[in-house]
Amino acid sequence: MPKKSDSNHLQVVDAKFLYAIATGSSAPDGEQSEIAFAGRSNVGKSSLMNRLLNRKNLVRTSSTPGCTRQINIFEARFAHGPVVRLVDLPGFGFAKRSKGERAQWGSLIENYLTHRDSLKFIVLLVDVRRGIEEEEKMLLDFVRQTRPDAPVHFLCVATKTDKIGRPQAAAATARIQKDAGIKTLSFSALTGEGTEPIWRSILSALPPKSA
Ligand SMILES: Nc1nc2c(ncn2[C@@H]2O[C@H](COP(=O)(O)OP(=O)(O)OP(=O)(O)O)[C@@H](O)[C@H]2O)c(=O)[nH]1
Ligand SMILES: [Mg+2]
Repeated sequence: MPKKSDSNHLQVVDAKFLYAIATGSSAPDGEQSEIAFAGRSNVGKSSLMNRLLNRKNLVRTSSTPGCTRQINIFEARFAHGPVVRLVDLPGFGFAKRSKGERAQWGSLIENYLTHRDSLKFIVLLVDVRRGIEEEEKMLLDFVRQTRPDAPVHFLCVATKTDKIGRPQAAAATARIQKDAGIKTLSFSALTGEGTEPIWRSILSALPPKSA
């Protein structure tokens, strides 16, 4: 169990939307480190971010896959002052869009992942019932290959664990960790289980700056 003071440290007291990057637009690197959330459409990126930001619906969630079409950047301030930035990436692998649209989204994400100096940490979300597939492997390989001089930290999160039993979720999370080759934590947006370990894992790699 975390000590009470640890939990207080993880308390986000202020969260706000900063700005969006759409196709064709650019945004200068900020001073704050950025933590990006990547994964398939509908995997639960926005829901995880809302939990981390301690807000019900600051980051738009949707039952329509592929809803997030631009890169949205949010800022979180902790109780003791420091600030981090959370970045909601458009979901990949949404088959119903046109080829042209998919190419545009692909280049928006690829540009960000390749050229963003402030990007320090990627949280890769994987549906616990689905596991690691080709797209997730491609994303991991892509980032490792295109940023040899600016490495980023990775964490994998197995989402929607409330949809299956506890032992099954634990086994599936272990399997995802093995397949991805990176640390993997379980999470449910419904119950909030996993929120603190995820914050702790991010912040141990990336101490937030005081603004
Ligand atoms: N039961 C359950 N439902 C979840 C969980 N996380 C997300 N959902 C639901 O799954 C749907 C998609 O969640 P989002 O957070 O919008 O997913 P997303 O990855 O941001 O989706 P896009 O922005 O479209 O790529 C919503 O209906 C959520 O309520 C979870 O942990 N448990
Ligand atoms: Mg979303």
